[in-house]
Amino acid sequence: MSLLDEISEMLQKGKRKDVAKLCQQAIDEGIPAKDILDKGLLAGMSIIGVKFKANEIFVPQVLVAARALNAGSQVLKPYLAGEDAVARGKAVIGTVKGDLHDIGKNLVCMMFEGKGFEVIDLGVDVAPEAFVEAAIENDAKIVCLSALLTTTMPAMETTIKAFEEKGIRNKVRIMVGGAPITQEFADSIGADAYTEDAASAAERAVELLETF
Ligand code: B1M
Repeated sequence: MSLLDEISEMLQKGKRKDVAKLCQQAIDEGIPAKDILDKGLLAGMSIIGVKFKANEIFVPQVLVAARALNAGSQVLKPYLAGEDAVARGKAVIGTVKGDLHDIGKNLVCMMFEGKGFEVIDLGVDVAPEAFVEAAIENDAKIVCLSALLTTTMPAMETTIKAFEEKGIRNKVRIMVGGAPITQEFADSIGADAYTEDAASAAERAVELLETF
């Protein structure tokens, strides 16, 4: 079995320490961090997703796999995010109201930090008003909304409306992402940008700074 398959396997078993150790081993062997993330950690989590949907495994197994993914991504963090010396100001990032998924959101935070943003991580289940308050308080130019459930996608629109109602919609650029989100949906709710993955989100955020 290849090292990346082993990482995927251990993640599915929820073996946090083994996953961290194997990720370090993969780095030491010169495997690119992005491959370890995509073909090891995320490949394992994708199998977990399929089994979860088919009711072959349940929330506790998904949670331990999620913890193992976080442990692995912490090892990869310095190699994934790179280091951009430019200070780019603050970005407010959170998972929208009603949604407790944070793995993708955490990757977004990691990539933004790597691009030189100071990240204000609001966590999960974040109310629209909390995004607005945090953006004002921190004078943030970028606001990132993550959602993993089809049922919480409307909370993205509500959050964008909250910025409009406060009269500060043009002072921020609002980005959306997460597995069920599409460019079409992003356009329909008036978001400024949608990207499929965390690394592209950070790159897009840098471009958006030029639009003020
Ligand atoms: Co949940 N869950 N879950 N879950 N869970 C999904 C999302 C689901 C697709 C599983 C399935 O049925 N196959 C399904 C949603 C179905 C739907 O809405 N259509 C689902 C469900 C139903 C639920 C519950 C309702 C289950 C229940 O209780 N009966 C419940 C909801 C709880 C809630 O939120 N209120 C629930 C709970 C959980 C756990 C708590 C057990 C756990 C979350 C743990 C945690 O996050 N700390 C969990 C997990 C882990 C998953 C799956 C298996 C994996 C999600 C994940 O972390 N993927 C997931 C199945 C799947 O996605 N295949 C599933 C890895 C992560 C890196 O990907 O977050 O997509 P992702 O991020 C990507 C991109 O989307 C993007 O960047 C990342 C890649 O670089 N991205 C952005 C994300 N945010 C971005 C923002 C951006 C840009 C890019 O810019 C702003």
